[in-house]
Amino acid sequence: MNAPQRVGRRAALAAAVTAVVLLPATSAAAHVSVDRVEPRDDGTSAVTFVFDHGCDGAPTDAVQVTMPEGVEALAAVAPDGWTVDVTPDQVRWAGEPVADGEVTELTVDVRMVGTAGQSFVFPAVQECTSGDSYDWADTDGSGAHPAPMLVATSSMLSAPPAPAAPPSVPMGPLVAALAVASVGAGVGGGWAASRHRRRL
Ligand SMILES: [Cu+2]
Repeated sequence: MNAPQRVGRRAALAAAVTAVVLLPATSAAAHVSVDRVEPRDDGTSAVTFVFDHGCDGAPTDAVQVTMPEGVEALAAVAPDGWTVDVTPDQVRWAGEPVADGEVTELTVDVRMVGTAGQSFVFPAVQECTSGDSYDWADTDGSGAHPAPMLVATSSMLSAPPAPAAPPSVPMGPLVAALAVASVGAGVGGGWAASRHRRRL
């Protein structure tokens, strides 16, 4: 038996990575889990999921991961022989069957908005050639099918969108300014109308 091989291809997403955050070994290489998070300079992060077994021995041919609230999928890399469909809320990888026991990486670029220390849970469905599938959706981590999750550090997080700027002019003067503007428009309109009449 060969040692498990990493077949993921992350070179395409590896540019501008500022730090790699390794997750606790308890979650790595078991079920479908988050293996690591690589924050980038632009506030996005590359999240790499990993799985190392199929469904009761059957090869894996698809994995679908749902983004939690606050996380938007931007792009993803497919392992060799697989393709990937990305929407902001969901990423689905599928392709040639991956043998049970073979370690496979699935990397997605995300924008995460939240607070440092916040847990983000990524429910995942693993599908196998046998027709079986595993729903990795337990959110408390102690169930039989724990969902992939990560705990955000500040370097992984994007700044939230700026709130709408409050009106800088107090209401009284603003109303006065609008009144002046409309009077001006009335004057201008009257002038244009009279000019038009004169031309007739
Ligand atoms: Cu497992």
